[in-house]
Amino acid sequence: AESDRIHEIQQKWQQYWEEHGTFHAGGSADDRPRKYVLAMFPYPSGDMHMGHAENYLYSDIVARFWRHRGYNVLHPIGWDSFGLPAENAAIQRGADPREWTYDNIAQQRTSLKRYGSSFDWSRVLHTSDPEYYEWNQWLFQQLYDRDLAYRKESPVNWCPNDQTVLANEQVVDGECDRCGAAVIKRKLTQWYFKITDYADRLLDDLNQLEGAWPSKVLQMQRNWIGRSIGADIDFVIEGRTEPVTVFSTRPDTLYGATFMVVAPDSDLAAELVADASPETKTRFDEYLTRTQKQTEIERQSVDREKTGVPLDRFAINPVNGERLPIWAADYVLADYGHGAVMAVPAHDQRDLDFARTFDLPVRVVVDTTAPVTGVVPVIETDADGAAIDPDPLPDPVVTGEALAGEGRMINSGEINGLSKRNAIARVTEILEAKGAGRAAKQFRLRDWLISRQRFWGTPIPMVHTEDGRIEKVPAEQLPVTLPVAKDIDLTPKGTSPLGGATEWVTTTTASGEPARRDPDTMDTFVDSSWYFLRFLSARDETVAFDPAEARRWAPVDTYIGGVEHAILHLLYARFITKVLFDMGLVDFTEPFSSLINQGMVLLDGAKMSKSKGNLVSVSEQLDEHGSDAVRVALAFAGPVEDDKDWKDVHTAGAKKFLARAMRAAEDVASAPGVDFSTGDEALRRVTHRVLADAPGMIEQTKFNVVVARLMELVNAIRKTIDQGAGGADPAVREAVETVAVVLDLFAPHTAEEVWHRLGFEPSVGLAPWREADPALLVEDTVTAVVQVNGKVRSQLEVSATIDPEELEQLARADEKVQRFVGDGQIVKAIVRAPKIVSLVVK
Ligand code: ANZ
Repeated sequence: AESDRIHEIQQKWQQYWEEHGTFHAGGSADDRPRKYVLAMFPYPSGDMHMGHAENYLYSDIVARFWRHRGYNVLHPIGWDSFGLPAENAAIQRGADPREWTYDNIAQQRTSLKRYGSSFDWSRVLHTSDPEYYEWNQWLFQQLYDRDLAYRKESPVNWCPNDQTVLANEQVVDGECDRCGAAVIKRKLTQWYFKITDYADRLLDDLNQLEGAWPSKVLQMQRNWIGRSIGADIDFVIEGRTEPVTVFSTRPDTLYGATFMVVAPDSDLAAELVADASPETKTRFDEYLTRTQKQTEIERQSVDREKTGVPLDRFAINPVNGERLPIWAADYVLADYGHGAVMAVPAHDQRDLDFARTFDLPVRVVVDTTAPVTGVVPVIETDADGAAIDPDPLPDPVVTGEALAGEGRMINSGEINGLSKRNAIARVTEILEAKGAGRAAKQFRLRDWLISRQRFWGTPIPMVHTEDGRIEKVPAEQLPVTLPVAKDIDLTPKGTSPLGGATEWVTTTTASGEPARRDPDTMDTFVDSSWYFLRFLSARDETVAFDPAEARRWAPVDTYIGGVEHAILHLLYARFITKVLFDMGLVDFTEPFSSLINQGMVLLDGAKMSKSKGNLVSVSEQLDEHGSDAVRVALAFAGPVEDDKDWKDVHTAGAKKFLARAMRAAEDVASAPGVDFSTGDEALRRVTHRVLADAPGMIEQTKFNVVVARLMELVNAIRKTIDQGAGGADPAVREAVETVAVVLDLFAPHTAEEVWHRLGFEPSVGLAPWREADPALLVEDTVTAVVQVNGKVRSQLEVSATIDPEELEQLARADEKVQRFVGDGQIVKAIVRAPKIVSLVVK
């Protein structure tokens, strides 16, 4: 019966909100200040799960809070509904990915509505709708027009199981982040977005987000972009017209270069070995095959046995003309820098390990024992007048440790004696003067590979002519929609299934020339890179988003989601925002002004997952306890950013608390508008403390603390009702009204019910937050005891910060105390403010 009542209340209010559009954002004429609160949109992989429950609770708390504070709030929801799981499920069951996707969306939508989040449902979007992905295609062509979308053949990460290309970010420890298969390299011609053009801005603009994004996320973004400053150095190669360029962060150590290493899987290595002896070639080919089986992580590991093969070619050091043998070794990566390094074994650990393995020369060029601060050391001499080195320079060949530290240059011709910084500058100058090098920087960040050989994604809006030209699909022909899946063989074959849809693929260019559609689809991270802007113009068929709406609403004020998106999604959204800024379509350069990463809900310390079979079903929880209890229990379980264990999510306790709040409302016996000032002051103080403290706590996302304070307030109400003037005390009404408004953040259905009991029109969700009365915020009082000759004779309610003199005065003036003092004389007063006054009477 209780559970029926809970569901009845839930349904009643959900229907009310829907019918009245209670949580629709106000339009352009609404001149309240605005807040844009966004939770990362869900992927429709099945029913709503605990991660969603947490995510959409937190965004709802923030959205509801700002509405109470008088803001026009935008809190939209949609689905990130393209992607591999739908396609894989479809292949397994012989179903249509579209059906699978939209069935799941329907199920999640029902659960989300039942959860009571205050979404503006009028703006709902699904990225797999042509109305959405049309604008992905528009965006693609915008990037193409700006030379930010291009095709190139390159080795790509290939998942042999999913039969698709993966972005670097989707390869975790050498494995496909979706299916866990070992990822291999394969050469393919693919579409890329030139995110590297924005590398500096993506890095530098992170400073704007300091303090507003979790520092861990900022650091992950910085590492991912990975800017290194140094020089490009050109080495003439014997028997080759073009020099080979290497990137080094330590051009100061150029005199210490004793060999060169190229990546075995680079075009350069293949070319250098082309005319070599058959033995050298065979050795190289074997080595290359071995290398291709290694992951990038393995190849770069410092403590791995070094391997490599000599190529029988030589490079000339531009500063001293030395002849350096060229080797191929897997610790040099083909796609970083120029795929080649100058090896300085004395000062680089991997080069040293390699040199020791193959007995190559090691030359120390930095005296790391020499002071770099500019102080000239006093040189001690022995009896023969020879200098005694107090701190001899260790030999890396003997110790096996490269000298990585700072020091002064030695064995380095004209730069001897210089510090590292000066030497770097000087060598760069020398190289520039010779035309053999220049200052340079490198990024770890690669261009964004967006082609996918899969069906369930946005078709790339380009066509290929028979003679190999590429043209855009004319704007008026967009969207290029997906064909019906049932006519297509979706089984992964390494080429896009769309290529097999003959009718679909066959088309013409704008001028009528026969052409084939590009059969690839876009990485779904393209869809999510700008969706927060589409919410602003979700039903607009003429533009991706209206710049005027973007000026009104964006950037997103608070963005909430899991830390698993700390790199990819956020980086891509930041990149696309900057492109749109450069196009003049938005007036900001960062999409998310503040970011909150929620922790995970664990079960016995382990992540919940389908594969582990340890899922706690949100739907079952909602059936059993109702959404308010689940929401309060989740909010109360711990700080937002912490992982929470399910055993600390006390739905039963939350339910009791909600029942207590409801009972308090039922006991209110005064009318709306009653004068609160005559109410019980102790209760009023508790109420006004909550009104004063909760806003700051919400802004600092201390949601669990606010719930605790609400629980205290409900207890205080009960105490007043039971021990004071009962439910007629105006302070009780004031307190319950406050409970309704604050409880709305966590338990909106119960809050509406309380509000209704109090005699107000719905919705409490739009009720203004009452300002705390400063007079009621002065320190809490404490009870001081007064002893007369060692016996407690009276108690005083005093301010917790009362000073001793005042407390003594109050004690002396107290009626009861005076009675016990009688005709005697107070000869001594011992005061321990604010708790005790002890009077000695004679
Ligand atoms: C000479 C040298 C001397 C280097 C020294 C370092 C220390 P980060 O900081 O990661 O940018 N390098 C360049 N290209 C490479 C590639 N494709 N694969 C593997 N290593 C590569 O590192 C830059 C340094 O990594 C470069 O500076 C280069 O080695 C190496 F005492 O040049 B250095």
